[in-house]
Amino acid sequence: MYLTEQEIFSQYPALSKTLALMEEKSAEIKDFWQKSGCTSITFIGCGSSYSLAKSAALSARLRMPGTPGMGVPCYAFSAGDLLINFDHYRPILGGTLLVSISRSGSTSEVVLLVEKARAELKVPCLSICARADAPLTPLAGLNLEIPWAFDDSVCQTRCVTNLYAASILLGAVLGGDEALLRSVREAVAAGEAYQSATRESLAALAAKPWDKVVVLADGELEGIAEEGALAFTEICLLPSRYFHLLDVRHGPMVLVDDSTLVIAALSPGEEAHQEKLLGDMAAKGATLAVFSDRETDAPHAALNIRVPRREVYAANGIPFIFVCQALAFYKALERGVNPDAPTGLDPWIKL
Ligand code: F1P
Repeated sequence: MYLTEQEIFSQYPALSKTLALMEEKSAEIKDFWQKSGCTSITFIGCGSSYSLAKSAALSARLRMPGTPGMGVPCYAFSAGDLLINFDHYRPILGGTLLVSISRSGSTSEVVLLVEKARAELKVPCLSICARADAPLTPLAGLNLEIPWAFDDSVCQTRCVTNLYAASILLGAVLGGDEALLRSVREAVAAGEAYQSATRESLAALAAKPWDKVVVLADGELEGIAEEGALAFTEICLLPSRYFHLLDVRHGPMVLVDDSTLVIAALSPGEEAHQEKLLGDMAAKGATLAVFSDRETDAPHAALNIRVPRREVYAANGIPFIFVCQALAFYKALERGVNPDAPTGLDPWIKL
């Protein structure tokens, strides 16, 4: 069995532990935020972890209390951008809480940036990391460690799902959003059965003759869906891009054709615009995998993945990422690519 496969299919037991950690640490997290005196939150990461930072920042921005109607400003930055352009961003970094997201806790940009921000701006850091005793550990005032999620494979799968859960829950903890906690709990409890029920149809879809991928999602799923697109590039070495649902019409649509797999996570509520988009992409010959919490199947889809409607949609980023990870894994096997050893990629980057 490939390591990547083992990690993809062991993400739910790890997620149970991550959820328990976030619940257990919630008082400590709130206390850390209150005592920090910070007025904004800046989520940072590189690669997959930067994508996750986007979901985390949106989750926190939507849930954090603050000046009525304003909320707490929450940003997502690639650590490399902040490191290189530190002086340019200085005006928004003073008084911020840096939240680093990282599997290794060793990525150079993240470590160098946290060191610099602490030294020059005296800002505190909260680290969400899959490794204990990492170079980042002593730099953070609060460490949320999830070593059970650490992936030994080059490409992160189990780890990103766990970092996503922990980082969107940070906003729920700080904003007191019990509904998101409940929804994540339900998604995690349903996970093993969901994986068993969908894996064969995902393997069958991987056997179809598509050779490029477009991943579409909105809301807090934006970061995890961007990571889903990256999974195809890294695991099965195929070109893949992420867009917001309707944004794909604004240019990228010209490249959607009969060799494209489109994986669309439909948002609850609105139907007409999303369905019209699916129809238009099907008319261009795309193979559609539609992930939704609707009660009926999307008519144009080669595969419908239906999940229960949760109180908070963000929780469905957890089952959604599995679709991308499993498809990328099975496609790698179809193509004769070793999913555990992508050429030219390291598990994390040392500058
Ligand atoms: C960051 C990262 C990974 C990416 C690649 C290189 O690692 O960019 O997200 O998949 O393997 O390193 P980390 O900071 O999360 O350990």
